[in-house]
Amino acid sequence: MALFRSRAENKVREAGYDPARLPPGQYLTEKWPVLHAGSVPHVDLATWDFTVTGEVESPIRLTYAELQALPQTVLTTDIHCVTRWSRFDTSFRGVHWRELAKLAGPKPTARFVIAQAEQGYTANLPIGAIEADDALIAWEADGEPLEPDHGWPLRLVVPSRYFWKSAKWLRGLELRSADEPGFWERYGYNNGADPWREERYSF
Ligand SMILES: Nc1nc2c(c(=O)[nH]1)N[C@H]1C(S)=C(S)[C@@H](COP(=O)(O)O)O[C@H]1N2
Ligand SMILES: [Mo]
Repeated sequence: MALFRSRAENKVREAGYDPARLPPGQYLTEKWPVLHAGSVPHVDLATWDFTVTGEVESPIRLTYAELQALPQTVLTTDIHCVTRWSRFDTSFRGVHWRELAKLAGPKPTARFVIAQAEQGYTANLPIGAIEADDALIAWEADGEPLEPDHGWPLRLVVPSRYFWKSAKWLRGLELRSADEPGFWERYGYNNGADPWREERYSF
């Protein structure tokens, strides 16, 4: 039986990957494109902090050193941008949400999370998206500190959603009982952002 395969899928196969890893409407890129609104922020680690606030028993504020002293996780994952590029097998090092949850103690009312980044950028997610094993709060990619363009000193990595949810230059996670659209969601991006369901835009 002859099976139709899209050009994008054939390229994935030629690159040696299983085409089932490519979500609908995406193409594989070997490069790592840089995409963001605004400019790359200047970050001074001497004054930088990371906070977990909102619906938690004990709000926390960590320095970069304190964050990096927590148990670390390395994971390899695929990332999918709503502008249709996908990049396979980026490895990230960082701390998993569960380590921060141990310190902050999410309340039962914590159902959503707002990722807060430099310059007011935000992204909203259901809390399950950062509880998932494939999510990470990362400072290293492919064995090197994140490039400033890619979010150094810290970024969120949520591979289960289009990459705009993975806030670069992350400064905090705020737990909420109710959802609230983030930066791109307010501009018409789909709140769910599941690449496997092609939840790209809300219009
Ligand atoms: N702080 C911040 N994070 C952001 C953005 C942004 O504008 N500001 N853009 C998002 C978008 S739209 C994408 S596609 C990814 C791109 O990440 P990359 O540049 O590392 O590929 O970052 C996301 N995180
Ligand atoms: Mo994006």
